[in-house]
Amino acid sequence: MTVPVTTGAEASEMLCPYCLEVVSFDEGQLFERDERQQYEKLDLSGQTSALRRADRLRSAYQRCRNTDGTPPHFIPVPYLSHGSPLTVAMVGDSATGKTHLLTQMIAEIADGGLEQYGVTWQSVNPQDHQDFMVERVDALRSGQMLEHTPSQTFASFVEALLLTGADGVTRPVAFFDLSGEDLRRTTALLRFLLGVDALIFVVDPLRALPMRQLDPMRGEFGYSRGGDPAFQTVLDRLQRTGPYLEIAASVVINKCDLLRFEPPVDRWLAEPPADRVSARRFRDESRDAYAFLRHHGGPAWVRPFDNVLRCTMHFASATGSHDLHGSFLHGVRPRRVLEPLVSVLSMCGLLGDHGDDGPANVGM
Ligand SMILES: Nc1nc2c(ncn2[C@@H]2O[C@H](COP(=O)(O)OP(=O)(O)OP(=O)(O)O)[C@@H](O)[C@H]2O)c(=O)[nH]1
Ligand SMILES: [Mg+2]
Ligand SMILES: [Zn+2]
Repeated sequence: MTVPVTTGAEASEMLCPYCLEVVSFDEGQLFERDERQQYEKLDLSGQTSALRRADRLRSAYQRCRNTDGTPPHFIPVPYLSHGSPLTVAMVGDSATGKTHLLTQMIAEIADGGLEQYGVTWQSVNPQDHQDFMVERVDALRSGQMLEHTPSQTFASFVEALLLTGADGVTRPVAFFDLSGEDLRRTTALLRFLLGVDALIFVVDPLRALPMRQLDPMRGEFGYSRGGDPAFQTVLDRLQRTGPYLEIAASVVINKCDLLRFEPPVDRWLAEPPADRVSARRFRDESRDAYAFLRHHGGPAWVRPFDNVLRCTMHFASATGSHDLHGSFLHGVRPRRVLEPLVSVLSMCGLLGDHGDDGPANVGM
């Protein structure tokens, strides 16, 4: 998130995505990571070749100067040097499927899934991106279920990409994926939410919907009409200036493979991918998803949509099937995973304007 500053009409300063203090590029605070993942000071003062300097900076980190009540934290330099950043956070209780969904979103972007909207990508940090691809994307694609996200003492993003729109403007986009138990806390850990630009709420049908065919799979959490407790803590934590929250948001009814014979889920799952962003199509899907969730789950489950000014709703499946003892025997088949992200990127202005039915009107 950026904050406007008073000096110069176009100038803006950046907020540290972790502690929300103002940061700017500072050559005196550069670090690099060694093979043991330890941060070591990086001194580029003797570097005379501009190309080699740029190459070192590509994978360097900057230590944030703010140590007030926060542990030392490091921001990838390309995050600080590529325009106005955007932060996206996944929201939902434990085991709603946040990590699988985010992993499939990144996988589809890496496969060029945003190119049809004129968006190309690069990593923010090459090593971190490669680790994400190997440990999560490749593991999931080989049929392995991903682990529950461990609890953290300090919220940091799990992956960040540089996205360049059709207009040639590049913005870093960072993704936060905390565990459900962390998202239910009301401690300083969630302070990062105050700087977040977009939220993706993940609804788990196993909690939200009473259908009998879901009973054998519900596990330890069970069905509740009370809504997702993590949605509520997050909605409560954000700052409100009026009746609605002014943040970009999408709500995903996830694990739709479990609902694939239910209308209108069947129809939306079978929809071919769109070749352009259509605000009208997002509105149609939101209307169907809202009616479906409100009718079967009850009013508490649609709270994010009711509270956020600009919000869309979606049907998706991150894996295409339910895991059996921690693996997906027939591999994974993601369905409609990118749409909820395309929606919030549209709302944040990353996909341009393109008139009445274009990205600028998504969620309006
Ligand atoms: N049927 C089905 N199961 C899914 C899908 N996505 C995830 N799951 C299952 O849901 C469970 C939890 O997935 P995670 O992605 O780890 O959930 P999470 O929300 O990140 O959980 P925490 O990290 O504990 O907060 C796992 O058993 C997954 O196999 C899906 O699209 N369909
Ligand atoms: Mg997780
Ligand atoms: Zn900081």
